[in-house]
Amino acid sequence: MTEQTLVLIKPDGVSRGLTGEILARIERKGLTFQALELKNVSAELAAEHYAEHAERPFFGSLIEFITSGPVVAAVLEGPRAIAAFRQLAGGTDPVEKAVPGTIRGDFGLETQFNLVHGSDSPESAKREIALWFPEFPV
Ligand code: RTP
Ligand code: MG
Repeated sequence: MTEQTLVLIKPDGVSRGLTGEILARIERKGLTFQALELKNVSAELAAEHYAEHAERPFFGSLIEFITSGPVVAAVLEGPRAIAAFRQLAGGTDPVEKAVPGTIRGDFGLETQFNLVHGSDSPESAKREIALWFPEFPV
């Protein structure tokens, strides 16, 4: 079944010059770009995006991190796109969970600075696509 997912290359991925590498992995997997944009992130957008984590102790530093520089936002499409991108990304902790061969496993050291975000369910994807690309057709 064809799905869409919202992907972010977080500020660490962009500032470290890994945008091309990450986009290339997405293309080689076979997922297609339906939208792709470099965006500056307001604190409001970041807080809305990560609203599920509002009560977590790391929320403040997460918002500070996500607003620290531009991100690349994309809508990807393909069969099982949500799971497919999370497979490419690897687990949240780049050392303890993500394995080599994944984006986080190959390029990350710390949980916060884990390079990419991908929607975790069809409901999240719908919400996040509307948030990041309000003009995107539903
Ligand atoms: P994401 O939402 O960014 O795709 O990552 P995820 O599903 O793998 O992980 P999630 O639990 O949703 O956490 C969101 C992001 O918050 C940062 N984080 N920091 N310091 C910490 O313990 C901690 N835990 C999570 C990470 O940037 C994580 O991706
Ligand atoms: Mg998440």
